Amino acid sequence: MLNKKSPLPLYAQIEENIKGQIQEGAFKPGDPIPSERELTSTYQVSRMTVRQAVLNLVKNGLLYREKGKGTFVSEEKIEQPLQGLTSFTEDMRSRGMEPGNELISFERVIPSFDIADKLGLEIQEEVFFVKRIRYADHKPMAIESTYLPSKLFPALTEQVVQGSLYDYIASQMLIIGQASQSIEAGLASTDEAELLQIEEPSAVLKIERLSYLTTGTPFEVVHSTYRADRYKFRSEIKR
Ligand code: 16G
Repeated sequence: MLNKKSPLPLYAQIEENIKGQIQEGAFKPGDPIPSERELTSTYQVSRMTVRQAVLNLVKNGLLYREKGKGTFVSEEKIEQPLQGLTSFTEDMRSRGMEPGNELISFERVIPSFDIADKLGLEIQEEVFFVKRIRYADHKPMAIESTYLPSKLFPALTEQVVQGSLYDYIASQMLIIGQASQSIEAGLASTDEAELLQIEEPSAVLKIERLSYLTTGTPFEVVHSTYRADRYKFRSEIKR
């Protein structure tokens, strides 16, 4: 199966071979891959070579390790287009996945100066602070902390934010217009790793969004932490 004369090192050939088997569906997400010993005998190489190949696939996110259990095939990443101001609920539904919400906090607070400034609020004006874990098919994908001016949503309730916030906004005859958003790499904190059910250390994507109604009024600041092993972003670019 391997070509010892190829300029491609043996561990890289094994990586390609395992990748191919995943693409062909021979190994499915969540399946364990064969043990080091089995792989050594399949490919007729040293344990070191097998170890290197598996380690690279883990680093690239195609496989993941669970302590004391073994090495498994990762779920395919969700590819999120960067165009289009959509909600989490819409995104998951359009993929045929079931969106879920777990409400961690729902309170009225006086925001920090930075948040108040972004939302164009006077000092002492209140916001709703909503912290939710967003699920896709019952698996945690992201943690979202949302700040919403109380004066824009005086009737907001816990029940509302257990469903889709954007659906609620539409039902209030408010029209969402545009947003500005940044994406940064980071490591999950201990709390975040626990909420997202990932090991420490794990890479995450930190997204900050400031969204406006069509009238130009800012209506939300959202700080989100997405699992980097489940998400990638795509944009179409033109020259
Ligand atoms: C998305 C948005 C968030 C918005 C939420 C509403 C990002 C990157 N995206 O997660 O700004 O508040 O959808 O979702 O922050 P919902 O309508 O399902 O509650």
